[in-house]
Amino acid sequence: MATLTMKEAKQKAIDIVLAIDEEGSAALAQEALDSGLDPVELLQEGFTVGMRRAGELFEAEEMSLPEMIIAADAMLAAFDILEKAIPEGQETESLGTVVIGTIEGDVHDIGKTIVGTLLGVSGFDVHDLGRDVAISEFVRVVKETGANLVGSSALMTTTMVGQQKLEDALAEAGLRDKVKTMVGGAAATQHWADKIGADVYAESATEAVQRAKEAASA
Ligand code: B12
Repeated sequence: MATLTMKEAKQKAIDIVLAIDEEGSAALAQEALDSGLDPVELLQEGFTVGMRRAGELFEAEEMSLPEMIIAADAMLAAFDILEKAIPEGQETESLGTVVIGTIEGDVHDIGKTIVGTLLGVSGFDVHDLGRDVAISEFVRVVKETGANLVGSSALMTTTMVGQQKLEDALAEAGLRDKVKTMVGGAAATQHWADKIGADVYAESATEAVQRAKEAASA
């Protein structure tokens, strides 16, 4: 059987997400692994690109909400398979403790989950609080775990303000100088991070890992 190239796999991933083909998505993920392709590169440069295009189609009213839900399920079906093949880092000691979650009022959790997974295999102890997480819950878990990093994801203009509230709540709890804050998700930008005083912004999961390592050792 001919093996799949990364270029073909990326294009197929985009097409499959846009064709909202859940079964095809899982089959492609398996075929990519069988062909020895890098699961993280395929997630970021294939499936994620497809999801962003789906968002553009939704905004242009060319994709319905139910279709966007199935597109997300298609990506998750691939993630379930690819995740197990992400190689563990070489670190024998923990690089630090990270608390991560999606801001209150926001149910988008695919990107946050990928970031949390990649931080975990890279050597961090990760506490993933899930999605639609109250600011007080982030603060409580940061305190309880003594985390040195806290990451929040926001995909909507209506929920990104929660990332600012988190900065304020950590300061009020006397924790802001003990923990580095990381923001991400489609709504966040470097400009936004600077504006609210977050320590780290990252656009992708691999960048998030690199910047988290820098922040943890600074
Ligand atoms: C899939 C999706 C959904 C799915 C979510 C399923 C799920 N379990 O997550 C469903 C169908 C449920 C959904 C619902 C809605 N959605 Co929606 N959705 C999307 C879509 C198409 C893709 C998001 C995604 O999964 N991308 C793939 C992942 C891998 O990428 P990512 O999230 O960007 O994550 C990467 C980076 O951002 C970064 N990162 C992410 N988090 C973090 C955190 C940290 C700390 C760091 C450092 C980095 C980082 O690393 C990740 C991996 O590389 C986006 C379009 C877009 N441009 O994002 C719209 C989008 C976010 N949705 C949108 C909207 C409007 C909605 C709804 C309100 C629709 C409705 N009418 O009900 C609801 C919201 C409900 C709610 N209260 O939250 C809008 C938001 C508009 C805005 N500006 O506010 C968007 C932008 C679409 C659009 N263009 O109109 N949605």
